[in-house]
Amino acid sequence: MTASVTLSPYQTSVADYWNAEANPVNLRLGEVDNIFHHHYGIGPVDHAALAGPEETREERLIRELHRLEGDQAQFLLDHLGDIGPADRLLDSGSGRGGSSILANARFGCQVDGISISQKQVDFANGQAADRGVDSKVRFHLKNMLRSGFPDGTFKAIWNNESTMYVDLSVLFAEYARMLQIGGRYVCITGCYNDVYGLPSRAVSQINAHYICDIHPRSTYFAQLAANRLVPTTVVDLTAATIPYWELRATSAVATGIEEVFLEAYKGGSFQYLMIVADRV
Ligand code: GPP
Ligand code: MG
Repeated sequence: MTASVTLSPYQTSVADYWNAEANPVNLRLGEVDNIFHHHYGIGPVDHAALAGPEETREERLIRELHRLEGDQAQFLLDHLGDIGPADRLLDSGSGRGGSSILANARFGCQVDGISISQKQVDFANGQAADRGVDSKVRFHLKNMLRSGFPDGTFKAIWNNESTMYVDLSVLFAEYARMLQIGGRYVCITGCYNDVYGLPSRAVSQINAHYICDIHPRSTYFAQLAANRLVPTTVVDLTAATIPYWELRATSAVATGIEEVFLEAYKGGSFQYLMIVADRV
């Protein structure tokens, strides 16, 4: 199935990863309210929400991690611009569909999500059907570098932590084609810090963990500029995501990558950024 949508053996290996992925840190958090995310959290930890008997601490911790991931998704959606029910949105690298479902709930518009993982697409379509929003929220087995949507289809496109799997020169050319003039692109991503130099050991470990290729910060702006995407807002979310990772490191659902993220962020080699750009 993946052979028809992936464009290289590398992409097939990424699709295989996501077709096999079933981390409790994603599934147990998603089960809190049936919104399943594949991104990290931002904002301060609510320590009052964590207080209570030791036997039920893990349950409260999972709810709190999920709340922080939900806040990250809403922060991204805050920056899509003026979206009305007649607009169309593209969730590029849509995972199990959480951000798309939140976007439809907020704007009432059609949302298309795309993934190269058939398992994620099927799961996300099941979520949309269960919520009765499948006439407006649809997930497709498509490649973000060549998705086949007509020119000018979308008012806004976003990537929530999925740009590290693709060549940005190809990606942003495809977005410039699919976005309406005056439309918006929003990206939340981990990037390596050009000021540090080249990728640190911790950044390389994150790449190996997820089979991705974290880009330098500079490449985002160079490739946006080369593709008629003009930044309007850049927010460094590094400090805002550290509490999420510190909390996650204490959880039974930790995957082992937590200390690596903390080392990368605190050592200055890695940054968590939101970039917003207008299509001109
Ligand atoms: C999180 O997904 C995001 C990625 C795997 C892309 C890499 C992101 C970077 C910022 C480098 P996830 O929610 O499936 O990861 P985990 O299982 O660790 O929670
Ligand atoms: Mg996760």
